[in-house]
Amino acid sequence: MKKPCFIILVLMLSVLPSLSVYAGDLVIEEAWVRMPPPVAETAAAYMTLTNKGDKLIMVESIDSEAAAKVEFHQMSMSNGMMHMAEMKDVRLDAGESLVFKAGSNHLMMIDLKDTLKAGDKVSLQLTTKDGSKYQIHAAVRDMRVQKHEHHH
Ligand SMILES: [Cu+2]
Repeated sequence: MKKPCFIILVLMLSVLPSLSVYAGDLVIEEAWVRMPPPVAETAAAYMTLTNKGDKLIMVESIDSEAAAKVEFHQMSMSNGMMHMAEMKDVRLDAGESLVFKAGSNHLMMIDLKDTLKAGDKVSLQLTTKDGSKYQIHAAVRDMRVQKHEHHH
């Protein structure tokens, strides 16, 4: 019964949404990059990772052509100050989601290779410990513009 499998694969490929990627048990959604100031050498990126499978997923690495390296950062409060530190383990139990969002845990793109402008698409590649690779397309958003939309 080879034919039905082939048809299912074609159907799956044709319904892939442009901003999320399904290449295994890890689902990556709502990926975007905050447009950095022109002189900045880093940019924050955000996304939601969800483990739709029934086994633990460990993230091995994430990288991008747009930056020398990309790190997962965890925000924490100590002595009344917000600190960020690289997450040692990025792991998702079965069914678990990790949310990286503005003002909280985030991804840090370090040593940007080019100026990132609003509307640009940044490609990132995430690799899990089992060797699966996930391609992520994150749009660059100018958050200063969004503030002006909140006139009353
Ligand atoms: Cu950071």
